Amino acid sequence: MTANKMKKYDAEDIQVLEGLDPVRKRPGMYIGSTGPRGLHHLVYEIVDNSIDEALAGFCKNINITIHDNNSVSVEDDGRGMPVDMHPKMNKPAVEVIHTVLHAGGKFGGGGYKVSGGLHGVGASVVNALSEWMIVEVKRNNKIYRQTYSRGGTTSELEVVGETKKKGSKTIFMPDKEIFDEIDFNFSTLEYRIREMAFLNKGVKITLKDEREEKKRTETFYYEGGIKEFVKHQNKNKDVIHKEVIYFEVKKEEYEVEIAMQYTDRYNENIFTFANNINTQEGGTHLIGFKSALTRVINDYAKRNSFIKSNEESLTGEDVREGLTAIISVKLTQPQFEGQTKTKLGNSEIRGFVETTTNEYMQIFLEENPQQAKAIIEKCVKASRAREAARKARELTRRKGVLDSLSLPGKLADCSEKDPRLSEIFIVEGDSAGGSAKQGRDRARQAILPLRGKIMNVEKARLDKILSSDEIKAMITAFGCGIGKEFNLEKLRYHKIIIMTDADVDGAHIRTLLLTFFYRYMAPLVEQGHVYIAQPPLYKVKKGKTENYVYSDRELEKLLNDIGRQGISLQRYKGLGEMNAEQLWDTTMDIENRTLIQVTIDDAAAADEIFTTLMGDKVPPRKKFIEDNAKYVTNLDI
Ligand code: 28F
Repeated sequence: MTANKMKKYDAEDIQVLEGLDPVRKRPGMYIGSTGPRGLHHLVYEIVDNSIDEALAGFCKNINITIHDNNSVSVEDDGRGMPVDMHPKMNKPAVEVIHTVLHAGGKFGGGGYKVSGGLHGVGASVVNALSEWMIVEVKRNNKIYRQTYSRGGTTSELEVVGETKKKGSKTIFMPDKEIFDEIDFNFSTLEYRIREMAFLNKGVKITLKDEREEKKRTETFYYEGGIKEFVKHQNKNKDVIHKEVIYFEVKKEEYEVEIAMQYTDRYNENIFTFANNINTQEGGTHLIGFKSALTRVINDYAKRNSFIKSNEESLTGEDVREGLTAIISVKLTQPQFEGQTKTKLGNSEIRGFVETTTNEYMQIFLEENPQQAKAIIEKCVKASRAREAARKARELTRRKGVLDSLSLPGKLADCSEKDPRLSEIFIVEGDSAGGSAKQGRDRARQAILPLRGKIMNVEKARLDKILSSDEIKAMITAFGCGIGKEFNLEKLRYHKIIIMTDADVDGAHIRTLLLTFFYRYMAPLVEQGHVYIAQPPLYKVKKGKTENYVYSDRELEKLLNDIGRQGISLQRYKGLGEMNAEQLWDTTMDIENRTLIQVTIDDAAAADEIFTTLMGDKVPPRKKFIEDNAKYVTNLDI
């Protein structure tokens, strides 16, 4: 699809809808939350505008900088935002873009044919939620500048210099009146920015951190685009065919780009995008891809006698086992549906992706018989293992172990039957399990003690996983099945709270549990049902008063407040050091406790982290830990 290189776009393309007050009143409506996710969303909204310029074919470089004071600048070498007067508003276009909600050609038919901005409100929302903002435009051989604050302007648009260059630069300082904490996380930005570079091949995006002790610069530039995305996702996995299957088809109204490669793993990792937006809820592009893949693999397997024609066909799960795939579509009029507006609704895309995948996969398999053989054999093995798992489930079901009718012996259930009011603690060790059972609120709190570590499901197939008592106990206790039989409606507790020691073993058990939940009960995590209990790290006693503190930072603050004279300090190494009452008071009592909710911001990032941390390649795990160890607080050695 060619960019609108010919037609001139300027002010009259901007649709004017309303002021910015609603944004400051209800920021969550526009950026999701005023916590860390919302804070980082401000950066993505501005970068999306530069990416739109890249999509249109005019921008090749985007530089993002976190400054020492936690302000952020984004600069691109696009055409430069328009500065001519907006006929209706009688203001420069750049001012309208930053002071009026829903401004930007992305709304009407004007401006960009394909735009990434979720709703095209980016720049004005960022202004509304910033203490200050400076925009510089290089265009018409001049440098223009205008400053803004909290949705309004704090200067007129001025010419401040001459230049032969073109482009736009925005610097903004998030508003401390809106955001709980203004502290950007480099890795959080890095995942999304790397993803943008994968999705827009040839665009160079640099992320720089200028803050003391965090100085760091990373550059993302992928000529191979999503082909390199698949390689990146598979870098710590064993692949079963050497090349990444890649194809791209461009039509006037839409484009599809697909990259895929099978690994020896058991879970599928398919990430889909529409106009660079991560369509986490899937949609018509994913449906089209899945139906074509199932058909092509079955046809090839039957035609080449990998499965007998009377043998039952391979299912969708069988043909996607171990598959890493990126599906990226670009279209002029995307319809986003679903709970979080991340499901693609355009029906015409289904057929387009299905036909394209059919055609190209058939060609690839015919032209690469060796790689085809490896792929088909993998799918056939998956089918047989699925059969074995089904039989194992049947067997266990007959014994009544997996369904919730007969709960595991070690579970101390709660009397409350409404899942919304019930919670279950997964507790490390029998002694802590005993104290938890004793100290808990029996009406609403269930306890399931875990004896030691659970299996690392990252490298195990379902039939093996189902042979673990600890895992079977959790499946039964939760009551909602696993894998494709998972049904969130049947969940018996709306809070699943992981309570492990604040030491390395505890952290390892927690990671094993999270791996299991993420790989086999993903909706549990996606819908925010998984929490991590925060037991105290220290008990500080001074005279008769006892204080529990939960972090080193909190301990420092307390000791500064009460002074260090005459205090006795106890470091809790394990839950077992607390009696039932202390465990209740500090970690379980709804009134006093702190829980951390586990969220998945980015499925690709989560997959990458679990693969790196839980996979069997040691070097990348070592590197990941070295790179991130400095961010870890209160790790017990
Ligand atoms: C640091 C953030 O926002 N870059 C941008 C452009 C370029 C054009 C533009 C933007 C009005 C109706 C489209 C210029 N010349 N970086 C950015 N670069 N917006 S935002 O136009 C807005 C138009 O919709 C641009 C010709 N066409 C478009």
